[in-house]
Amino acid sequence: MGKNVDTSIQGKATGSAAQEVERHSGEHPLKLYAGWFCPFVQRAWIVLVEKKIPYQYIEINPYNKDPDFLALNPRGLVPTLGVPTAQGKDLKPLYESSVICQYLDEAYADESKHGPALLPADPYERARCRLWMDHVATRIVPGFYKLIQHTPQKEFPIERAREELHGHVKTLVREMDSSGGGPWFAGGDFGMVDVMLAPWALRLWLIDHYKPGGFGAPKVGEGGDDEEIWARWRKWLDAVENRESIKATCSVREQYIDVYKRYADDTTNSLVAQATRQGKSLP
Ligand SMILES: N[C@@H](CCC(=O)N[C@@H](CS)C(=O)NCC(=O)O)C(=O)O
Repeated sequence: MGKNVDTSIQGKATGSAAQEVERHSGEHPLKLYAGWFCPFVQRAWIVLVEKKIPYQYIEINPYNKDPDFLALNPRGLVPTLGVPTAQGKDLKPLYESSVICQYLDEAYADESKHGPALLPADPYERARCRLWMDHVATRIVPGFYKLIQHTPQKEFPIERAREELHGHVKTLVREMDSSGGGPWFAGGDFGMVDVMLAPWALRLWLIDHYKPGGFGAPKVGEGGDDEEIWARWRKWLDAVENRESIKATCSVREQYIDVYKRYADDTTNSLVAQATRQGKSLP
């Protein structure tokens, strides 16, 4: 039997992420069960680093479905967070990257220790952020997988998958603040919409690497009628690539090439990939 493309994933972070793992390998009551390669994990990881929250990083391979892990998260997915109980013994589990990120933001709200909240205080503005977090989760992220898993055997052309993804990205970019010159979704304040999207934005180069025509974002001056939108996108992406909390959770590029080949070949049986193949919503 050939090696399983999912369970045989190389099991360790490299580069900056390896240093972050090393700094957080000691026993701590707050535990992040993680896979170094996983963009959903990276969301929670960025929040932990951004807010200087003490935690323990625990690398696991979620495709192995270890019974101890399933006992914490019956969905068998990373990220899973182990939250200490008041007694300090058993762990209370949390899962779903967006839920974990919002929990961390609320539970570690002391600005003097953890910096500004990642969601705005005003109820309307907070709800509006959640609307665009939902757009990332239900449009952009599925669009990413539809494009990277495209093969010549699919019943639709790759151009269609690319145009769909461009459409969803441009819809979000039109909502980004452009009044004060700050790069983030909310202008000067780095926030939760940025966290939700950053891991996939950072992986778009893998589509360029593997797929004919790549992600295909227009280069400077080549955006035609949409040049302004693409310029705003480039500004956001540049800020993402330079944010310390984001850089700290990235492994070296070559390692991603290896681990995303199974998506590019459409051979992975990850639950995300299966859902993409079947045209269902993502787990
Ligand atoms: N909706 C979940 C998705 C998490 C997810 O799919 N994680 C992947 C790794 S990137 C996983 O654990 N996959 C295991 C599997 O597909 O069996 C979230 O937002 O946390």
